[in-house]
Amino acid sequence: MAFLIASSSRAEEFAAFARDLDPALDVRVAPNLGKAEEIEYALAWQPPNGLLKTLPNLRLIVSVGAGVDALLADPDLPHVPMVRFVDADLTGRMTEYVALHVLYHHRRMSEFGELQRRKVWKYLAEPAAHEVRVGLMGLGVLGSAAARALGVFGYQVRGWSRSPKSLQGVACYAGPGELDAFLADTDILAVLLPLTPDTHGILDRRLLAKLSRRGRDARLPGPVLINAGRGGLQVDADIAASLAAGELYAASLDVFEAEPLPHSSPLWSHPRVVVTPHNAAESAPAAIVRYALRQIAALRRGEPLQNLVDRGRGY
Ligand code: NDP
Ligand code: OXD
Repeated sequence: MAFLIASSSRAEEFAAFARDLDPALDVRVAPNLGKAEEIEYALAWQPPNGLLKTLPNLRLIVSVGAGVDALLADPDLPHVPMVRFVDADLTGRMTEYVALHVLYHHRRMSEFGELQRRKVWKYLAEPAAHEVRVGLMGLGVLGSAAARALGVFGYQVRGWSRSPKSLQGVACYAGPGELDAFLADTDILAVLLPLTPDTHGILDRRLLAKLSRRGRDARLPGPVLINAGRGGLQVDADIAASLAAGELYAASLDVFEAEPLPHSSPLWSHPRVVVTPHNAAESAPAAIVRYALRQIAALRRGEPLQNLVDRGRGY
């Protein structure tokens, strides 16, 4: 039995950890498959389409990412169980990202940064956290952890998911029928959705225009968007247009329609946009490999797998 690392990034690091953790394991790194029929398990991140299909005895795919859209996009993906990465290391990092960027825009840090560059000493109105409504699109592993952390600061937390949820301290909305009400109840929108046919392009100008504008009572200058889900959820040009029209006050974007973000994008240079290179939650290779080996061990013992991907739902 062999374990294949088929990853477009950090493949050799994953292999080194796997060999360290289990010296008896036959670890191979794509494209050097050796005898393909010996490979039973694969750790995968954006493998070339069709590669996994060439492994006739494959029994398990472990996704390096929590998001599996790239794997599911392979038309030849073999019909073997697939588990996605769910781990405290990843969840902790994403929670930090969301909390950091909510606080950054709530406390108007991009404007204070600009004032500092100009050596201007000036107060700006800032609401208290309990006056700000943060809406999480996606209330799964990552969204619900972010919701708990934001609650500690005192934010009014809202959440939107596919199926109805009940989370302490979170006003929960579900399904397309409650999306508009959720948006109207949100000042800062933080997106942790998977990319599926249902969510593709959901963050467009029409949706952004539905975010709350509290008129004369508003103490935040306008709605804020934070997207750390997937670039395919958003329409980059619409975000730029909403910012230019003043419909959106600010944004933090970790993911983009095309990555790396093209130099020509106006998002790079907008004074109230933070661009990060899809690293909101770049997990430690050791955590990913330990997780993969735990899942393989469970499969070999005939125990249930955790965090199985539901291909019908697309996440
Ligand atoms: P989960 O599967 O645990 O949660 C997904 C959430 O999205 C669930 O609440 C689900 O609803 C909701 N959802 C899915 N489809 C819809 C829909 N059509 N309408 C409304 N809600 C929907 O995923 P995770 O929390 O683990 O991860 C979320 C995403 O974060 C990943 O798919 C990945 O794309 C992204 N990610 C990005 C990283 C980065 O570094 N930028 C790192 C890690 C992940 P329900 O609860 O009803 O199923
Ligand atoms: C993931 C990612 O899905 O890093 O885990 O994007």
